[in-house]
Amino acid sequence: MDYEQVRAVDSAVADALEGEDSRQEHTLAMIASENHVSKAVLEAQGSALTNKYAEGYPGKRYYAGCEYADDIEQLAIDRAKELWGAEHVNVQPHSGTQANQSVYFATLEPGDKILSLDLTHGGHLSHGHPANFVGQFYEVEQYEVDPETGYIDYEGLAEMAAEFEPDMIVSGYSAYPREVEWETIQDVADDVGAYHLADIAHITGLVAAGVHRSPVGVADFVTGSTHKTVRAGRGGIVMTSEEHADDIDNAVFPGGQGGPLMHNIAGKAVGFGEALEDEFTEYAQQVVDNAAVLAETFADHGFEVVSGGTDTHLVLVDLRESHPELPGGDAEDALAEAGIVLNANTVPGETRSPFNPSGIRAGTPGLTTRGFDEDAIAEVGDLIYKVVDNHDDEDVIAEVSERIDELCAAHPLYE
Ligand code: DSN
Repeated sequence: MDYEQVRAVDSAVADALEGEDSRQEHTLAMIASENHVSKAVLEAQGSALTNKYAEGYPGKRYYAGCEYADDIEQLAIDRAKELWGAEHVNVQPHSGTQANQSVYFATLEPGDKILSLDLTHGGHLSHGHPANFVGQFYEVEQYEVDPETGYIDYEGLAEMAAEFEPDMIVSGYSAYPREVEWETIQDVADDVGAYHLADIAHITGLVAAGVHRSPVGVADFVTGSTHKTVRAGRGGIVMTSEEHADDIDNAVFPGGQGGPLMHNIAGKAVGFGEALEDEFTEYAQQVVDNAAVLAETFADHGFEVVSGGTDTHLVLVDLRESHPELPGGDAEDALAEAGIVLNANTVPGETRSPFNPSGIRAGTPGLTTRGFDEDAIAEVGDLIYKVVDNHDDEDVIAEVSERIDELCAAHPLYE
């Protein structure tokens, strides 16, 4: 992008902005929660709507001058309803975590009980970690994945629910590579009289495209992020039935937020419009196909792939079997030096600190956006293994880095 105006007044910020553009162009973004939005989404997010206050909802604002804010928010809502088939959508949450916060606020009292997946097994901070407000305001118990298969232990979940009698069961995960059985969890929630929140932050795009089954119309509440696999403006979203519509709207504003970030909502509207095009379904299918190839490539090299593969956009590797002396954080550093940007991640049965855990998590949404197909992804899988296996060999890292430069040049961003 051209930062002419910024440079004229602030060269330090212009340098950093240009540096970030260059970093994204010349490295492989494989953090599973990241993607590259279109120039149209970037432009909408950079619009003058950043100046506008629009507390309230379309047609019911607390400020004058909201006519275009109304148009934008209504477009985002209507497109989201069409994309996910939801009865009611709130597009104002500033993030996925704040979308989750609104659901808790709408349904629970402090001290109520939440049953959610353990963070080290693929859950999320906002599902009940003690360091997060959720772990502090509510009583939380956590289910796990089956240690043998790596799949959600649905029977264990049902047993825990019967014992714990939660008010809310949370499904949907941030480091879980398998398709989620929403109906099974809904049945458990119904049996114990709990609400069910399905957090599809990572897989919003896969669900929208129909390449992962949808919890919309199954779970009481569905939350998501809008900038991950669905590749729209940055932020969160809540979907629910008409029955809970007012409670959710009141919990988002004024319950948990003030003025909506209208420029981000414009980015959401544009991105949702793009996701309604046929090409988006092809994109989402390619994301999943690429991840399957990445998992196979890793397994062929001898990496232990959690759950044995993937149905989604991400692959989780437990390094303890193949590289017992190499924590994930050290692997992350070596890969970043070579130009492959992914993250160290906790794994089921974690034995190390969350600051330098035992696994790495790799996702395909970003590379698929820049046109990587199965062959290119298989080569990236080979290169990842090569770096991890030679993490302290500067010559190997330099050699891989050169190849990453070539791959980036062959798959340019923002042409
Ligand atoms: N930070 C996101 C992730 O990487 O999974 C979740 O919020």
